[in-house]
Amino acid sequence: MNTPNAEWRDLDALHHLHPFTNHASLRAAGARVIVCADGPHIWDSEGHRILDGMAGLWTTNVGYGRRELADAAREQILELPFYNTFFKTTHPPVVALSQKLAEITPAHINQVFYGSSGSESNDTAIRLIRHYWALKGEPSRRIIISRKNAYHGSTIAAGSMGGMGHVHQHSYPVYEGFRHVMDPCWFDEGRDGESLDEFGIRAARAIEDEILAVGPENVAAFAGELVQGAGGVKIAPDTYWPEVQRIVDKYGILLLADEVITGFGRLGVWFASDYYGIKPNLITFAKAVTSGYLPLSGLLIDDRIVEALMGHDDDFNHGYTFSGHPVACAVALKNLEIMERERLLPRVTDYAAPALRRVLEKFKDHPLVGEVRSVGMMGAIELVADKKTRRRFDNPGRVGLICRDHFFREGFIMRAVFDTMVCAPPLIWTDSEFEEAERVIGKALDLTLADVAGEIAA
Ligand code: PXG
Repeated sequence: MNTPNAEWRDLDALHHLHPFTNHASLRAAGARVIVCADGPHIWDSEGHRILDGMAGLWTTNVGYGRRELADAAREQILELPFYNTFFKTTHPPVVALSQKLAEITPAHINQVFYGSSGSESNDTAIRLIRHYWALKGEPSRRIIISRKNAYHGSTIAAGSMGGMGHVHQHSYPVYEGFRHVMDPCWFDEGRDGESLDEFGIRAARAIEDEILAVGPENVAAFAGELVQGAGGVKIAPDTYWPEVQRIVDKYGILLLADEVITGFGRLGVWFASDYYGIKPNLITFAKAVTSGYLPLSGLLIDDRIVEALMGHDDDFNHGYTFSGHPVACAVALKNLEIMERERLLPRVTDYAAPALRRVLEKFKDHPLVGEVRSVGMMGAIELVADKKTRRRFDNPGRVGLICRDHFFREGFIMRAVFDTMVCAPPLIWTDSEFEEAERVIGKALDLTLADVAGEIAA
């Protein structure tokens, strides 16, 4: 590990293909080497301390450097580092975690099927949804409706369920049976004179229109992130989710809530389904279940689906070697214990979410900013060429990258989703981190404005 920085960079360029990356430009610039982390900060190999406004990647909810999580992993490795759960075997960590998850999920959800990534667990959901309808004697119900700009993962099936054109283009034709309707983002889709509430209803009705267009007898499920994360922190109006629930109930279709980002406290509750008052049949989780200290994911499954499975003397032929990995489960249990002991969820509601909202709102009148929005510990700043008309810049993503680079140089990480700057800090931020973020955001926005001043509407 004593290899000098430049050498890490060269070796990385020689041997490591990064996810979601323009490989030519990464090679030209060289990767930033992150070497250690503590609390809310990470350090690069040149000694820069950086405030991590993205919690790793929507993940390290309890922050970095938690010795208890390292100890939980170490103890479990020495006790039982691995055993599978395929052939009628189980082990204490997976049982204990499953019981804990059943305790913190809504009453109608009591079972969990594990994987090691959000993508895997969404694939599990897709297979289980179709299997469910086959068991119910309605095999024509295969279509899953999701939304444009949705991100559900990178495997072929989860990538197809997602609604990002640039993801689809690499696996064309996408895996069959998915339809994508408008996402409930007022900033992009709202009409002049339309209230937020009206827009929320219209966006939900797009799902009903699609159900009717393809025939309700062919629709298996609707799938959505409670807040679209990778799509740009797109927050549905309050009217949206209750209307979605009404529609799925009306047609008897399953509701899959992808809580890979929103699960485990990001909105101040265990699951954002509780925040929005909906009753999904399936919930996917990953990321923050271990705060990212080890990979673990899962699909939470309600009693309606489990009863259908139990009612048939047949196998569900699906699973991963690392389904319910004992070390990951032990770390997850300790991570949830930390969240409870430190009361991180009520802390989000009472302190962190309002603090993040206050920081972002300071910039709503900035000439570059078309809108700021946040829910819980997720926020976004829209960069626009014309504040009044919400007109975006030409060549989407260009100005976002300029802004992101200014953030980086100032020692702060916010992600650019095209020209939407997004953040999802760990839940542990204190006044000191919020103040640091406010200072850097102000400076980075001003520097970006200076770079693109000629393109801004008068
Ligand atoms: N669902 C959601 C809602 C996600 O955000 C996945 C599923 C897939 O999880 P895995 O563990 O397979 O990556 C995700 C992942 C970004 C970014 O740029 C977001 C994710 C992954 C990579 C990048 O914001 N989310």
